[in-house]
Amino acid sequence: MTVLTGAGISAASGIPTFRGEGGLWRHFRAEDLATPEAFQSNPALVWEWYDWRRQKVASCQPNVGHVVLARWTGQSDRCTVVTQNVDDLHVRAGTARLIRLHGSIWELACWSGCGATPWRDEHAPLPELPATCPRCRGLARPAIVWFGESLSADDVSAARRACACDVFIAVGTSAVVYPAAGLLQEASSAGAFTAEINTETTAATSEVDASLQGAAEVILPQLDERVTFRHQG
Ligand code: BJW
Repeated sequence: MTVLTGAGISAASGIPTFRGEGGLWRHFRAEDLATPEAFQSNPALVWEWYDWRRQKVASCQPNVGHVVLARWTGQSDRCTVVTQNVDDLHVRAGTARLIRLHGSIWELACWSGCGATPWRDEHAPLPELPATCPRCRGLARPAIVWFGESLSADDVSAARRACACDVFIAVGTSAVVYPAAGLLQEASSAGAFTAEINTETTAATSEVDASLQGAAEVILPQLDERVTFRHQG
C-alpha cells in the first residue's frame, strides 16, 4: 500500500492548506512567494513568509491521521508514505518509510550554491532574516522545491517505485501539482486499486476507483480499526 499525502492531512493539526478554505494561497500568490524568481527579487519577503510558517508548524503536533499512517508503516514493510508536505509531521509521528517530495521547512541551503551541504535549523523564529549560509556567508534559502524547480531524482524514482503497489490512497491533496499528482495515474496504470480521502471533490475524484469524502483525521482511524496487515514490518 502506498499513501500520497497533501496539506489536508495536516489541517487538523492547525496548519493551513494551500488552496482550500483558508488556504495559504488565498492570501499570498504562489508566484509571489514560492518560486526562485520571487526569492531572487525579494528574499526578505519570502523569508518572512517561511519564518511565519516555521513558527506555525513549530506550535503544531501530528494528528491522528499522521499517527495511523505511521502505525501502518510500522506494521507492514509494504506500506510507504509519499508526502508533498514540508511540515515534517509524518517524521514526528514516526513514519517508517517516508518519501518527502518537496523537502522540509526545517532545512536550509545556500542560495548561491557554494557547495555547502543543506543544513537543519529548527529555530523559530530564525535569529537572522534573511538567513545566511554558514560556509560562504551569502544568502541562504529554504531547502524546499519551488515551482519550476526539479524534485530530487532519487525521491521521484522512489515514489515511482512505490506506485507498484496493490492499493494507492491519496489523502488531503488537491492533486493539481506535478509530478506528485501524476503518481495516482501511474499507480492505476500499474494495476493498483486507487482511492482518495478528501473533504472536497478534487482533480483526482473522477479518476480514482473509490472516493471517500470526509476528513482524513476521521476516515483514517476508521480504516485503521478494520485493517489487518499480513506482511509484517
Ligand atoms: C482535507 C482536509 C482534511 C482540507 N482531510 N482533506 C505537468 C503538467 C502541468 C504542470 C507541470 C507539470 N509538471 C510540472 C509542472 C509545473 C508545476 C506544476 O505542477 N504546476 C501546476 C500548479 C500546474 N510543477 C513544478 O514546478 C514542480 N517541478 C517540476 O515538475 O520540475 C520539472 C518541471 C518544471 C517546470 C515545468 C515542467 C517540469 C515543482 C512543484 C513544487 C510545488 N511546491 C509547493 C510549494 C512548496 C513550498 C512550500 O510548501 O512552501 O508545494 S506548491 C504547494 O502545492 C506545495 C504543496 O506540497 C503542493 C500540493 O498542494 P496540496 O498538498 O495538494 O495542498 P492543497 O491546498 O492544494 O490541497 C489540500 C487538499 O486537502 C484540498 O483538496 C482540501 O479539500 C483537502 N482537505 N482539509 C482531508 N481535514
